[in-house]
Amino acid sequence: MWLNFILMSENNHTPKRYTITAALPYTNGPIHIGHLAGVYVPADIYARYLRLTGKEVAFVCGSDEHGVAISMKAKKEGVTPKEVIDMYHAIIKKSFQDFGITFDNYSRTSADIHHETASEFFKKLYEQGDFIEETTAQLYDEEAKQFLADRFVIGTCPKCGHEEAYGDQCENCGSSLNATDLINPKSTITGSTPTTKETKHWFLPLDRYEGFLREWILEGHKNDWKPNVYGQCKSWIDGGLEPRAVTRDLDWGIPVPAEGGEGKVLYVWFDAPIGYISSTKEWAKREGKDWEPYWKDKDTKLVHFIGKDNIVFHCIIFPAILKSHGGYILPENVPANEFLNLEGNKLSTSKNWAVWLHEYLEEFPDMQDVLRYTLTANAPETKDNDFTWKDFQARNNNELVAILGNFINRVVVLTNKYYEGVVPAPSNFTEVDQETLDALKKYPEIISSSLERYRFREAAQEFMNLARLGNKYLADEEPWKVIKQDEERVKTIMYVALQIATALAVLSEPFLPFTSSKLKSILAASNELGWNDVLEKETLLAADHKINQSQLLFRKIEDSEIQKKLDKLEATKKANENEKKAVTPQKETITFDDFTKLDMRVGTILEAEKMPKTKKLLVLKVDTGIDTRTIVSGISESFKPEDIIGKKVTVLVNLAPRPLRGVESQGMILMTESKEGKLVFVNPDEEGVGNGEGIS
Ligand code: B3M
Ligand code: ZN
Repeated sequence: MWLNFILMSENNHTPKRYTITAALPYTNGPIHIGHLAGVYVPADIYARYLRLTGKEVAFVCGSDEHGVAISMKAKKEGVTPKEVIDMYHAIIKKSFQDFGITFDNYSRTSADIHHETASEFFKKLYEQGDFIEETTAQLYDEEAKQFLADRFVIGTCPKCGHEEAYGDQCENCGSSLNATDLINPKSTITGSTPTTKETKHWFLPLDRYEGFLREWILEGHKNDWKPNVYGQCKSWIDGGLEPRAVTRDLDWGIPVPAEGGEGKVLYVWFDAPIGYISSTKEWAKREGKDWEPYWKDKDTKLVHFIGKDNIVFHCIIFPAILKSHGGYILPENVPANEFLNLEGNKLSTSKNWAVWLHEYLEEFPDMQDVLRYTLTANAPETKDNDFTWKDFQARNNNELVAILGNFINRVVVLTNKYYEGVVPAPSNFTEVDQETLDALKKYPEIISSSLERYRFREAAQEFMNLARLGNKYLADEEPWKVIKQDEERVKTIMYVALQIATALAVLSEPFLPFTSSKLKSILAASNELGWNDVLEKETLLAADHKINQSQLLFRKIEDSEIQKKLDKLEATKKANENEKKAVTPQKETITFDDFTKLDMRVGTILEAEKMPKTKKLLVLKVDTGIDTRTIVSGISESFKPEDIIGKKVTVLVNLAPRPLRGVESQGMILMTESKEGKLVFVNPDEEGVGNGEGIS
């Protein structure tokens, strides 16, 4: 059947089963919209779609809990790596569940089954002699008494000149690096310039896999891998592959199971991709299935969903490991997405410049599909793209509410109004009716064709075009007018519209799973309806079937809600600017005598009022304990006059009086600035400190 033709995988056979993997998120922070747009939403759309077409799917993921990223987070927070991974594993796992990402299994690389699986992989390659065992000079931080690998060191990328490349990878060009390749390396632990120190590691000789990679990728996948993926692979292979260390001098990770491996762990990018296999094993064990066909049967189609910074690990290093181990299938496709930016700036965990999934779910309850749809409609499939809150509002209000929601609402309300919810029997179909029903039946194939080529943006728009078809049909046929003179005709119109509504309920599931489920319950449509039924079944909703009352599928998002989000980002930006605003260097040294000349006293603000025609100035009456005096202070953008009456403050009382806009200011109130750029009183909060008390 045509659909099988489309499902024929790239190497022209119809897979018996699918193993879909999604990049294992590091448990050093929550999930944000960049992760969702790049990896998890497309992967989930694809897995849901395959299941809807009756395919056998293992959709696996899990937390990536080793690596320097975790150790750095633990050091920064002053906790153990275990505490870090337990906290974020729970947050991440729950947020995926709440967002409707339907992993068949979500594991974690700290699990025993993964330590066993990764260790077995290493031992097999080790025993086969696939590694180069070598003692080499590696970067070392004398101050921290620690070898510097991966994110423990940054420097200039020798391939593209990016100045913040990590020891193992450059996020700018995606290249995999040896730390000693970095130009002008700096320790991220102490900031010092590293020395080098001899240490033994095991290297995967990637250069020996050049022939295999050329044939498998550059020949075998030149037509079906995305250009951004194929292009990166080609440039690395043509640029010359070098041995890569697959062990590290770290105390956090999977211990190296080899002689001389004491105090060393597996490189996180050696173990993490094997985490897909461990997760499949864990799932199969729980479900009473055999995991091996999902990773060893050539009739299984393996697809890795990742972001572009992970291409080298999934297309070069992990396949080389699988090839070495033997007996494993290789990925049929690796449809890596580019990066998503936020309001024109790069997403950044460290700068809190992100829309965090768990926060979104709290702030926009029951609106998972709005974010899913927006991130799909704007997915960075071929180039970096930008998420803006205005676009989020527009996608919701102009498409989900105005097209899909509006159509469904009209169909359901009119069916309940005219027929008490009972699907009317059609009489004669007009040419337009027939054309509309024929067009409807094309949509499973149209959307499949996009999905099978990992074009999720295109697929989502084709889905929305079906809703547009429904809207146009109703607007053209105007049942609310025709009902006055031809009731029979309206029965046919509503019957056709209900078929479209049911098709939308089925075809929406990969993109808008929460809406699909609501819509199926409104229509009382069978959950058994599958993708192919929209094409093959003459009737999706039979005459005499009773539907339920209408319920709102989407609500309008108001400008005020969006403004709140933009204000929050503005505050974050300001905080970052303040943080970035390097601490002003210390002024020239003064003597103690100089200091004793300053007379600082505790004071209390008795009166406060804005100085007319000025933006920043307040005129204050301050009780300094010595006297009550006027002080002009530039704080009105941070404080309302009425809010600071009675406030204790620190006053420099022996500053020469100076006229400000005609008012003589007799002293200065000491202030500082918060991260958000708000002025703050430097003041003795403690109760019982009386005015006039000296400050020294
Ligand atoms: N933990 C994600 C990242 O590089 C990384 C993916 C592992 S997939 C095996 O941000
Ligand atoms: Zn680079």
